Amino acid sequence: MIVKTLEEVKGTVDHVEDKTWESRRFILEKDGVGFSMHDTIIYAGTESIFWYKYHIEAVYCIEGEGEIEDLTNGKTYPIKPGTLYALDGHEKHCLRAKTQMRMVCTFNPPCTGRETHDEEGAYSLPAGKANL
Ligand code: 9YT
Repeated sequence: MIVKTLEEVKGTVDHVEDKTWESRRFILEKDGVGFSMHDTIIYAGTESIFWYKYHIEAVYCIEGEGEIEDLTNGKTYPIKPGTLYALDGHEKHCLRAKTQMRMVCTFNPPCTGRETHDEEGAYSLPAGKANL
């Protein structure tokens, strides 16, 4: 059984910061459970373009307000506590945080924890997966 607290993850290598967000990764590939789970903060007033070409991500907002634009069709959806979105079509998207947002995110396949978004907003191909 894995039991840990946010306080235990903060400030470790599993607490990763970028320009528009920071993420506290609770469960990663190394844990061997088939998904990763992160507690992510998106900074107020920011816009982030993400494109998880090789992962499915589901995101559940627990604090803050913003919106997500599906860049494949221009549709925009409001985000507030209690909103979930799942990128089941690997949609390239733009996340806009009106206020600071706190999101619980899961990835399949799991993140290793060392990914950074490339110039397209993507995370690298998981090891051992063919680039189809
Ligand atoms: C919501 C989102 O995609 N945020 C980017 C960071 C990501 N959740 C991560 O790497 O933890």
